[in-house]
Amino acid sequence: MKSAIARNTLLASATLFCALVACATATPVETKSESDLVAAAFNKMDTNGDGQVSRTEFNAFMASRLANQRVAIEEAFKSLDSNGDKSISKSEAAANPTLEQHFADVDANHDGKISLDELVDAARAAQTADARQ
Ligand SMILES: [Ca+2]
Ligand SMILES: [Ca+2]
Repeated sequence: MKSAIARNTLLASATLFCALVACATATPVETKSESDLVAAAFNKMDTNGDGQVSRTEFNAFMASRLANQRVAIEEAFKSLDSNGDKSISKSEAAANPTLEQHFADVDANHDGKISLDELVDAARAAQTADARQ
């Protein structure tokens, strides 16, 4: 087995992350499709350009990302929490199809709402789950 992380796993993680970050941006990215964003994220991780992301590349990418990620997720959280009650309800999550799709997984304590901590944990778990195997 190669130690490279499956591209599909990365795509799923990157899609969730991009969806959250795209959601946080003030102006929608109109010129780039979601697949462009995912490809850009993959290419950023693949620093030696061999078409695969090694664990070293992945870890380096994550180390730099995690520092900025909390801020990006907080922004995403605020923009989704339209009534400002510090939690994202199912109907608020509907504004982000990716989050809506993963709502049950992200809502770790199953109270029907997503807290900021739950969103941060879910985003981190999505990105590091495969690296820990
Ligand atoms: Ca709310
Ligand atoms: Ca919850």
